[in-house]
Amino acid sequence: MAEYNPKNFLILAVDDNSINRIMLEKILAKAGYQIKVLADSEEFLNMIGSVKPDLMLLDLMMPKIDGLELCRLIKAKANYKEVPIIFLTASDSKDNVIEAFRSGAVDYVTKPFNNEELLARIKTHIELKFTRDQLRKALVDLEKLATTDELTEIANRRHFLNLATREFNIAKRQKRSFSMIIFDIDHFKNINDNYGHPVGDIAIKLVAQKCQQSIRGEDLCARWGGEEFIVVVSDTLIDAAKRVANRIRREIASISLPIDDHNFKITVSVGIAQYQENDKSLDQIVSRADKALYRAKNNGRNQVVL
Ligand code: GH3
Ligand code: MG
Ligand code: MG
Ligand code: MG
Repeated sequence: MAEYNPKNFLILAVDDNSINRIMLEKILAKAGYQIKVLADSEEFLNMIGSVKPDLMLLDLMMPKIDGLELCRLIKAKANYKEVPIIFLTASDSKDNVIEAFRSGAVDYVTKPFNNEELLARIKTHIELKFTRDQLRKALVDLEKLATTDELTEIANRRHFLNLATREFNIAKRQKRSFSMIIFDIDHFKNINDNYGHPVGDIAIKLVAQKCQQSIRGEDLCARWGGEEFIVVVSDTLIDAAKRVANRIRREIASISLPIDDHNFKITVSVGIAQYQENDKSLDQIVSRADKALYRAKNNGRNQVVL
């Protein structure tokens, strides 16, 4: 964590005793925090959603909704689950302490408290929360990095292989089928050679977008390599897959890339294959689709072949 600066954090305290509220407000403001104090649980519940505290201090004994009940209500809200809650209470009953932690609190401080100790505990819990948030974010970023192709932002080859292998296993176990579509941009070298690599990159991105737009949510389109793409069409036999493949091919053929004084057209050749009961591995289907793609190229390109 960079320099710890209390002014970046909002602490929300709920206490039915006005003297306690004034005291807390004074201590925390003096320490540099943003602080908001509320007199009862209902007041907080009414404003939930409009305020996002970094930490909460709860009194335990309060009329109507007591601190324990309020803590449980807060922890049940998706947006508030991660907010650290510290109990600040005159009760030192062990049952209350245990119940407070069970309700989701991270700490329990008894009144009268030592100011420095309370501030130290607050800082510890805010730092822990911050580190947790950072870690969670880093994990999400890492997963995206591991599964996404950088240029096109669709799935990469590794992610495709993981999901397609799962599809293969389901098909085998449940005696179902699925199909595979592989396509490759026609005469792509011409685009690179005539207009430069950056224009080639734009073409690859547009093709990926069109492919993604042409399939259902449960199907997966990935960048297989250079200017080659691959699609797994769930629970689908070859005839239906052929319609999907032609839809992708037509969508890509509709791309109009304005370069210099004319519009550049992109076409793809497509090979498709269907899972067969006696297939031993995913490779066998990929290999059949790849051979079909090769035939599509030899037949004159811009077509679907099975
Ligand atoms: P064909 O119709 O037979 O497929 O002809 P082609 O010119 O498309 O031939 P090929 O598939 O062999 O050429 C692929 C070219 O794509 C070669 C490579 O330099 C280029 N390429 C691969 N990855 C990228 C990329 O990320 N960006 C750009 N701009 N070009 C790439
Ligand atoms: Mg009270
Ligand atoms: Mg090509
Ligand atoms: Mg190629």
